[in-house]
Amino acid sequence: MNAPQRLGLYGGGLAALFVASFAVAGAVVPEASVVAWSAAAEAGGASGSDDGSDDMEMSGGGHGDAGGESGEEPAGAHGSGGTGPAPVRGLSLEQDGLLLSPVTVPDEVGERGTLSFSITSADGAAVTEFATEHDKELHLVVVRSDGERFRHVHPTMSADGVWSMPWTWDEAGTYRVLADFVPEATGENLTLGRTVDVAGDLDARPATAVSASDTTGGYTATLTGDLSASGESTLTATVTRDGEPVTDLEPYLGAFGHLVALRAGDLAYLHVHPEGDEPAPGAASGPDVTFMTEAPTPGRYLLYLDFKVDGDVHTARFVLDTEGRG
Ligand SMILES: [Cu+2]
Repeated sequence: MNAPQRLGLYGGGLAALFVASFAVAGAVVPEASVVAWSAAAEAGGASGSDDGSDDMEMSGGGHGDAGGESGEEPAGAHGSGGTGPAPVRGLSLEQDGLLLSPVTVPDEVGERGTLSFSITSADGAAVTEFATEHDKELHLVVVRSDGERFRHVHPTMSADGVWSMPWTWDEAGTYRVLADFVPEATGENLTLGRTVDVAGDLDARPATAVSASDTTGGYTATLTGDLSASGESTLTATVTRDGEPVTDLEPYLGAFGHLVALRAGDLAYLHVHPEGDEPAPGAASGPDVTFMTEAPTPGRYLLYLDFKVDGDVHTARFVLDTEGRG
């Protein structure tokens, strides 16, 4: 099974299947509902599944609170007696009046081209002022719907607000493009997402097995700790090489590693922050890097750790279920 098949952009049974599989995520959480829930959260209102307890331990205080009663964290919101799930991000192409424009990419696998987009305001004008967070003004995550392909990159912005970088697709499929940034005007962290389809031979890998360890570029990274949907979780990544602890991890994006966590099924983007202060340039650490996060719902999550050794960035991939889930 899983013989490679030709995937036309919008043609072919497999393409329909692929689109359908992605549409499931949309069906479970229609974009309109997401917007509505976001609006309810902003208003501090309760809508059952989202009670507006949306402070996720954001650094600097200006991060994540979608307006309204910002900064007022309900007591116990992070404890086991938490009042509800953390908010999810990245499911909408619009939030707080800002829009992720259509993303221009090469249409087919192997075609060399450019990935580009803008963040625009309601009147269509491109936003050009962004605050730096984790060393960059904008973080871009591009992930295939099955989680098997992942890139975390940093395009550059032109004076007129067009973000771009050279781009070539290695594999066909349906991808989410997630832009994570803080507009200077509001200081509020946003993650906006778009879906793009890439034509080519598709070898879909629908089964995603739980895995807390991954070897890449000769380095093995292992995640320990339980991911919880009922409070904040501590996850520790340990990096080894040939069985020996790696103690010369280099600072990367304001920490000794960068962890992206996505919910399997809809690729909702979780807020993750590293424990500890930002390392000084030239500092070294390891083999452990600790992160804090909170799963918005019980279930399966895809996690990607970027770490830097000897000047090279490596990405390890993990799949975790929330604790207590068999
Ligand atoms: Cu980044």
